[in-house]
Amino acid sequence: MALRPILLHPDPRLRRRAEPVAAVTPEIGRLAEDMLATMYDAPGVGLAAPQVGVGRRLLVMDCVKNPEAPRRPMVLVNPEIAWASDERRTYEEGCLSLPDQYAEIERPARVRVRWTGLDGRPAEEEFDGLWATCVQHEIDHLDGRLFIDYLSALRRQLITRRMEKLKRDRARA
Ligand code: K1U
Ligand code: ZN
Repeated sequence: MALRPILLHPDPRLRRRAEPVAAVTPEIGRLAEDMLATMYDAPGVGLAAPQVGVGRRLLVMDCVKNPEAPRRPMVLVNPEIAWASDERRTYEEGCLSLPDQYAEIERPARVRVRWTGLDGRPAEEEFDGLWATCVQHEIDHLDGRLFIDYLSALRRQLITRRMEKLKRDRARA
């Protein structure tokens, strides 16, 4: 298991549509294991493969926020939203590729998602609450979309400039 560096916005690798995973190989299993370790270490509640520079349709998440409760690590290969509720929910989102930047984003409150599991078998589940917000945020990453794309151009530019400065400062340190 290895922690992988998380790409920071702006980076062209975060803007490409990820390619489907052709087969669940041991290499995909190792990538998922590394991504879960990287997510827990960050800490975060989700992570998509493009955030670690891998252009494949794979995401991990664990939205159990109570540290006393058992973890529920999930690995979704080639996830697809099969259904989204008309009801919407607003949540203050963050992103490990945009540290310390937050914005209220409105999305469907509930979604039914289909994916392939690490065992190669199809799976399907309906998500609500933070799980629903997180899985939509992560599928957006697979499509090269970031939460700032839901904001006004002005606010997006402001956040992007802050991130460019952060990257310059980190490169100098
Ligand atoms: O995709 C990512 O960059 C991960 C991101 C997922 C996410 C957060 C909030 C709403 C939707 C999607 C994060 O995990 S940001 C960090 C975070 O939310 C968190 C960190 C520590 C404890 C609990 C949450
Ligand atoms: Zn993110």
